[in-house]
Amino acid sequence: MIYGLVVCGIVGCGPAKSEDTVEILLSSNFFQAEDFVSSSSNDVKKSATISMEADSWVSYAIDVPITGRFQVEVMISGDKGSGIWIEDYHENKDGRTYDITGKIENSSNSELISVTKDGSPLRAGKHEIKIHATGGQVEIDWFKFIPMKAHTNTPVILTQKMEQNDWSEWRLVWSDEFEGSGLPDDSKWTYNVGNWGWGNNEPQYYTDKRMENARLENGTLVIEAQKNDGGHDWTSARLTTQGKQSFLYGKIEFRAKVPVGKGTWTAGWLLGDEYIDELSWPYCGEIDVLECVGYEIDDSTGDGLNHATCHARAYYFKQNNQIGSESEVSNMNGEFHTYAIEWYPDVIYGLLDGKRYYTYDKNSNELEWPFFKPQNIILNLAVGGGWGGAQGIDEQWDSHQFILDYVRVYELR
Ligand SMILES: [Ca+2]
Repeated sequence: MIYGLVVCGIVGCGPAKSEDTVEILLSSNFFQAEDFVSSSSNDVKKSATISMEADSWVSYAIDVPITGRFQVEVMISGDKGSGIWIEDYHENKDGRTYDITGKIENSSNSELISVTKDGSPLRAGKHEIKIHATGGQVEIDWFKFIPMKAHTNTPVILTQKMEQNDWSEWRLVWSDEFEGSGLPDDSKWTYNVGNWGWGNNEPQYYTDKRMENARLENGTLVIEAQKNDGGHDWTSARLTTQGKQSFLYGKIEFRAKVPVGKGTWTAGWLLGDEYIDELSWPYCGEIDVLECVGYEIDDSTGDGLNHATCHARAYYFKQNNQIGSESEVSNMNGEFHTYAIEWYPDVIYGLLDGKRYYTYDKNSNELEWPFFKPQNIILNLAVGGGWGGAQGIDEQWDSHQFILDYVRVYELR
């Protein structure tokens, strides 16, 4: 199984490489716990299984063979409630913390067991990573990074004309109207899979091509989060055009109904094609078009708030200086509304039901304006996480639906 994944991930599912190649790749992804480079305390001994106190760490020099998404597998035991999380690039120039696993919980307090997290983004090359112990005493025997999917560049870039004349008009250049049944159109969408926390400690597992979480129904795309499903607290889906087509400029419009319920975090947004790993964000740029959290939506009326935000290296939420605006939306759960941006070469406007309420016009350099490069469209429904879960998750809900009538991209000419 592992061999299959490695061969497929690395040589792009072409002819299998020699067994020697496979073994080198495998060994470069496998780490004995005692091979750490440094530790927060001299108490961590280099024995076959290392033992770490809560809030201590050990670091490793790793050489990642391919850029892509990985499953992290750890052989772990320790106190009840303990676990680890893994930090990438702990000596980064921005002084940020790149958590690429979320908490990997130890569910056994005696025997070593294998625990996995899926979807961690890693760039090929040499990294220094840290394993942090949390919640109690932890023992680790070994860990692995198993390739799930190699990163592929997006082959098609649609660049929209944005000519503002008296006679110019919006013309549709791309859309998904979500007609038909079954899974979403795989010529337009791929899936971001896993439960590594997505940079926000989100607990849900995003599944791959699973009708329970993403399906076409009644001319809409239904993204459904399900509680206690598939061995996870929550499952859901995150669709992206990355790897299919990306977009530069244009009017980009989502017509949607969003779920109520404390804990939900619904999004229709764009992420720079240059996103590869956590280090590449927010340099790659992000444009949030439809973004709402359940605790800001009235469960009974469906009235709530939508947030439009641009994130760039100069202005982003981990510095708490991002530039955004919010708009009140009536019955955003029961009725369709259109959430859109107009993205010009020097300014981005946010619109609700055709009316502008947001302007981002910081464009003096690339740190303010990475928005001269293509972005891909993402649709997802999270449950919990840094913002969505800030006031907890309402336990009365077993499922939530994010319903999209269409996604449309227009140009002005
Ligand atoms: Ca439709």
